[in-house]
Amino acid sequence: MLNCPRRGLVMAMPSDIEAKTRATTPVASPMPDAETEARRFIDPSGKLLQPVTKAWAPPEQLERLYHAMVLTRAFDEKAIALQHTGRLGTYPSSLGQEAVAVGIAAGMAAEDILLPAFREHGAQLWRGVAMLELLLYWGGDERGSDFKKARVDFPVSIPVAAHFPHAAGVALALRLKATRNVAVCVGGDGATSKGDFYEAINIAGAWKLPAVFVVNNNQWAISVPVHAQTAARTLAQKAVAAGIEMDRVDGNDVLAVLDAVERAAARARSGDGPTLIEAVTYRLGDHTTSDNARRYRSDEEVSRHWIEEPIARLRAHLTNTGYWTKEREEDLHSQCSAAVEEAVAAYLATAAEPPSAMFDHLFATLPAPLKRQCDLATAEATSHD
Ligand SMILES: Cc1ncc(C[n+]2csc(CCOP(=O)(O)OP(=O)(O)O)c2C)c(N)n1
Ligand SMILES: [Mg+2]
Repeated sequence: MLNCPRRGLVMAMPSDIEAKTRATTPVASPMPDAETEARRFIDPSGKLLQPVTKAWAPPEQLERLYHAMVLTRAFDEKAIALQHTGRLGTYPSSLGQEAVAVGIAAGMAAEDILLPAFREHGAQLWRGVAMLELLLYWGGDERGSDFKKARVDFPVSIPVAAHFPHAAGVALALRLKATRNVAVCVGGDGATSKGDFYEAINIAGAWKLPAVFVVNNNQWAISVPVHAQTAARTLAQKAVAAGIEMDRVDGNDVLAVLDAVERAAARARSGDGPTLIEAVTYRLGDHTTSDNARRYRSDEEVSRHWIEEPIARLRAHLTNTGYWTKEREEDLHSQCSAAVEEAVAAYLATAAEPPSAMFDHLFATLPAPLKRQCDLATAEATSHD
């Protein structure tokens, strides 16, 4: 064991990390302490701590953000139910992290390019990806990545951090094409432990690329808590080595996330280079529908973080200002569940592609071994018809 005085924690050596990260390991609180403060506009009670920019101050604008988060949560709940009843593949819930996704998308310009990880459903929906497309994708149908809108956004990246170098490449392309657009890349805390992450922020810094990297720090990478992954005091500070700007915000405050992304995108647009933003939040759900988080963290820890969750705090704020009412809340929930039900009906009515579809698009002419596999898959499927 190692003593880590700055944290006041006992850090495990690699050999005993596995055992020690289960159940008993303390987790950093998303409440910022003095040394690692995360900027916020609205506190968990709904109190406004600093003025909101003119563009987002009107209650109708805040309602848009609130609506998007409630819709994301309604989608999430349904997706989990579909998976549990065998109608969707493995699905990663974004419960409690809606403000990160919605804040990122709301802070981007429509012409910017989003490179999401796999928990940013709310960002994709805001950017115009159809709920039906999300369902198709998570149901194993690649047509779900062929977005009708948001044509140039990237599909979900399941490989952790693999899309960070792509983001640097996209940013370089945007620069070469002399656009004023920005590549916005999102990854988890776990992604910041990968080489791809460091390589991408390094080259983006060296070439002053128009990129914004957002770390969705939900405190866990499956069963590994942040402090078992890194000795860095914050994930934002990883920007220092790359010589790029950094920001650290309360990821449960949608206004703080969108403000950070807007500022970073503005800097990138004016040629001032990339920014690394850490949005500190908490994964309230299991890692995915294949996980059982109770095996490695306590119910008490999870309940503690429910107090911070992003939807309740924006609702509290809107209610405090007198704008939001019980009727509006009920209306919104009916609208969201109708939108989800409509997408689910369309998804369930979509005929599956033939198994041969998985061989499409990669080769103009299939190599012989793949051709044989394709023929076999087709014959097997036909025999079940
Ligand atoms: C390159 C790679 N290695 C391992 C995995 C398996 N895996 C899936 S998600 C995950 C943890 C990711 O943690 P984090 O980046 O914090 O994102 P979160 O799931 O918390 O949103 C791992 C190890 C993977 N998908 N890709
Ligand atoms: Mg994580």
